[in-house]
Amino acid sequence: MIKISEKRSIEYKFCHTADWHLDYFQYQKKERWYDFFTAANECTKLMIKEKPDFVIHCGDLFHKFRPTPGAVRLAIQIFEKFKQANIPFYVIRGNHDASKAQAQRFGGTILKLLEDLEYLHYVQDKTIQINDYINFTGIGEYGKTTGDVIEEVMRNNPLDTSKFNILALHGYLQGQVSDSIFDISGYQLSSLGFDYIALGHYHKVWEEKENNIYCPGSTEHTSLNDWGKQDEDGFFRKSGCYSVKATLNQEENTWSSKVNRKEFEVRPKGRFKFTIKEDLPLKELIEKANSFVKKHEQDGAIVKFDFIGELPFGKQSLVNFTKLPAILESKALHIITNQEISNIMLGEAKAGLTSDEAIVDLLKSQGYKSATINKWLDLANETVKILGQKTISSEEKEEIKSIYGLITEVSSKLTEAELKSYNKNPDEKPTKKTKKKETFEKSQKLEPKNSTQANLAKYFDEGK
Ligand SMILES: [Mn+2]
Repeated sequence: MIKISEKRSIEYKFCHTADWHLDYFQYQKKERWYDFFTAANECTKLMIKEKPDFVIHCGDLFHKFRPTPGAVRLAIQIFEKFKQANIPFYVIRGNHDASKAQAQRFGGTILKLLEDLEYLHYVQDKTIQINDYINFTGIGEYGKTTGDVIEEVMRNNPLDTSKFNILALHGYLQGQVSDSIFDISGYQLSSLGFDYIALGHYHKVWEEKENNIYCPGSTEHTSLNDWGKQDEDGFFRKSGCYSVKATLNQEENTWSSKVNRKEFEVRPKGRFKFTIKEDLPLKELIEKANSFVKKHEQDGAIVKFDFIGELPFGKQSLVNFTKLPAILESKALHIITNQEISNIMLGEAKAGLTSDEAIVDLLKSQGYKSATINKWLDLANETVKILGQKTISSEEKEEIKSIYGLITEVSSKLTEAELKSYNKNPDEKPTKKTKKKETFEKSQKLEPKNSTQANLAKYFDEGK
């Protein structure tokens, strides 16, 4: 294992991987279940080819605490390869492997079982000697208190600076996912004095060379947001791990290391944004969106399409991009559509909301059909409900404003129409009941009066 060159230097090589998430049945697709094993397997082949002295895995080996028997079988097939190659495998606990509480259950976890079967070494909050020259400190996942656990472990295992010291963690580095004040900064971590800090938990590649911090990213992709650097066509196809060479200069008694990223291919994934042009007729908009999808979808890929922009109020309820022919006919393995369309304001709000009954009357006299009126009522009631809440997002606010403005616009027009009908028969003052009946009868013949409302009525009827 120890290679001594003429320069009397001692050299070790190890590989660093993390977040295999085996047994994740993503999108309820069996292809995706296998993808996670394929990626772990590709990574394994690549690491074995490196001929390392050992391998470290920074947690989330499995996606869940109770992996299925099939998943354990395939995992064992992978570990068999390391065993055959005589490469020790060190793993720490990630949040998916087991919670802190689960990790302390009688009998232990699947990682403990795999250790019993001599497939791996499960390192839980301690420092172990990998060999005469290399010490390995593995800390499980403890969320906000990870920093405290590191301190405690280091109090019990003071750093031996003559060794090459590796620290393995599963997350909680500042500048990553949560930005919590409890996260540890890269500087704090590096000031502990480790020669290599191996991270897991973050599914994107993350490197802080000046602090000796490296995170390889997950081998497959568990979420829409952890896709890293893309190829020219916008697709992401590469995952990777690290191959690290640690060299001891015996004359100066100092360690130096060289970190190489090794990559392998995974199922292509892409994310594309289609910007909605508000002034396009609906038909053209849909045709444009359709050819956009056609251009970017790919056989066997996972593709996310974001349809983002503004449409005049009412139109947005008519467009459903998930029904685009190009999406329905696509050969991609999985397509995710994200439709974020906001309304264009039609006017400023002028007056308060009237009661349901009044709105029904007003709308009927404008020639809206009952089904449409019910939709308006729902909208109005939804608005009142949202207004009654304590917190309103800015998106909700915009939505309310436009609904509010439109209702006000409709009602002011209605009042004029009503006045006109009263003026025709100034002597006849209808009671509430007869007035209702009268407007209802009229509504059978009346066409919407202004063009905006005529358009809107058309959208609603089509939208049914
Ligand atoms: Mn993970």
